[in-house]
Amino acid sequence: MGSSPLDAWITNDDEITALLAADWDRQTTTVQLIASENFASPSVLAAAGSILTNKYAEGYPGRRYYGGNYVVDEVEDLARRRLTALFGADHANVQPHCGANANVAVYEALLDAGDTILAMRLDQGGHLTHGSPASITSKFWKFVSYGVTPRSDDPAAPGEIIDFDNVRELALEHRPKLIVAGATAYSRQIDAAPFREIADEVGALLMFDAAHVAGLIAGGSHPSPVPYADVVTFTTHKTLRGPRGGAIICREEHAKKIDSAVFPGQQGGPLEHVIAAKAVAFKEASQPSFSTYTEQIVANAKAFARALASEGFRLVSGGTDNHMVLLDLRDFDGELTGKVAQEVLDRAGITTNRNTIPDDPRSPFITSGLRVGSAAETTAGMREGEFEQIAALMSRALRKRDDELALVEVRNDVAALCAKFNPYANFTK
Ligand code: DSN
Repeated sequence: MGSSPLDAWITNDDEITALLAADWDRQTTTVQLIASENFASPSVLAAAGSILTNKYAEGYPGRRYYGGNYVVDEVEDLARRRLTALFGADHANVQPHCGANANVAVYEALLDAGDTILAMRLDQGGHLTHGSPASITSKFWKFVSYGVTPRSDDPAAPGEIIDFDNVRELALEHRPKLIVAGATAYSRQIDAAPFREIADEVGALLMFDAAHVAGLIAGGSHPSPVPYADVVTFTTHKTLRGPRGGAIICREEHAKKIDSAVFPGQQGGPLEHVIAAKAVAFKEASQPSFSTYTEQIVANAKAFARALASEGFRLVSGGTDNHMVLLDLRDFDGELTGKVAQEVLDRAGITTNRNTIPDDPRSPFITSGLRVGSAAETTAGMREGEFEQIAALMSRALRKRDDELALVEVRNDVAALCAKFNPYANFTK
């Protein structure tokens, strides 16, 4: 297996060391298909685990509320410079602790309480912070939700794609101050240009939530929303393959308000160790090899989608353009819920997450859908052939879900596959 990261992470706390070992085992002997996860590089892990965690740095480079910041000022400036260069943006804020914080900071910066936001509804593919009643966002701002076109049985036009007529009608009717493009469970490319046109027609600002596709944009596999959007938010740990966290890029005219909304508006001391790790990830994403990686993510997801369809799963929107495939489980087995599928696949060593599908008759806790993604195992080196094998393993496990021995056999086959693709096989710190 090569040297293990565990050598570098042995702590003087036996319980935590044992739990790190347990998750090392889980991450390297089971297949990681959660579309929002990835394997960060050893350099990203090293920076995130560094001594910069010791430093308080409320404020921004050159304007801190604590002394002794000359090093972290350089770290944060480097991260901001690398990020603006990566996306061709005017301004970057690298402090958001997660994507949700980044989104709320944008609303706080650009809007007054009670203003109207037009965004994608959760069950149609949107994120909780796009106005779900379960999110604090719905208490401070008035959300109007757009969705996707109806499902169709025509394979040439399967539907379930963003309904721009609906977006425009709602924008004209409700005159939102902000339109949010971007999704969390949507497998098609999202083009920012038509959103910009609609925003201009009604005098709205445009935010693009690129949480899932930031890496694909950085690698050039998806078009950049930066020329069209006032603000772009994203997480750094999904397809971008950095540490867990968020970031915001924006036009210069919004920079001051965005910075004030992140700190002191929402957060306290920035995580400078994580910001250092973000800087490492932005450098990695600017390399030509990262474009090769993102092209492979998409090629793998497409092969995975085709193989899953041939196993009898219905693909929401008929396929994928990105790293993600959203499965409607009802055609595969009318009794099978997303919750049960996720639990069965966990027992078989295949890590996924249940997800609502458009107009899902089941609750978000149960769901009729399952979301899978290719970003993590592409990092580990898997290619189209391995994703085809995983589709067959998923189908086997779900068809034999009441047969514990069959699930053990699938788990063994999964472990044999993973043994050939250990992402940290040559880990050195
Ligand atoms: N939890 C993220 C995802 O899995 O897509 C979104 O917040």
